[in-house]
Amino acid sequence: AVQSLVDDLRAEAERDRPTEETPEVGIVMGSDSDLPVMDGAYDALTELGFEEVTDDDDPPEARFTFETYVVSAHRTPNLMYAYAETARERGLDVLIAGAGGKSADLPNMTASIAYPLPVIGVPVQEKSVSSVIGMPTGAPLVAVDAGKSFNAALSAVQVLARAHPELETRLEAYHEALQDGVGTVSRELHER
Ligand code: RP5
Repeated sequence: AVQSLVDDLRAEAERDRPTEETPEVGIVMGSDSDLPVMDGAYDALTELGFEEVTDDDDPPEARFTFETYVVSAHRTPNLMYAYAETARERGLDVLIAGAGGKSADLPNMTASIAYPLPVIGVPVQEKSVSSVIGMPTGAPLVAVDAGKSFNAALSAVQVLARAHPELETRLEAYHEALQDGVGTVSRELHER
């Protein structure tokens, strides 16, 4: 199964897919046990109108899409390599890479291999923070705090928004919605 995924990624990188069709954002995580944490990125992207594309054949309706892969640096290194190496040719614009454990190497290696594609690293656990942020000079990886995959996705959309004003509008609308309820404490809050 891993080899066929590797072959598919490489074949896809060879194909000239129309840019409208390829997802803009790729989410990768080291294990499906990371899903509960990485779901925050899914929530943020869908909140901003992105649609997840899966391997079924239905074409997405949304203009902006993302894909999600479980790729392990240690258990499927060839797949990690293939995914990161082909990301740009496949048409992805930014990756969100999460991993946990003490040697959370997927974000770092994905950033190194996919360079110069921007990668945003998500330490899935507190103990993963130092291994995710500890990149050498010249091999950049922007990282968020442990578990903050929602913010990683917002940052990914901020990167895209520079070339897509409609995403900037969505980010501003989302930010305004966050402001609601800030300011004077409303009477009903007191009465809770
Ligand atoms: C990392 O090891 C994964 O990202 C995960 O956070 C951790 C444990 O993986 P499992 O043993 O739960 O598959 O590679």
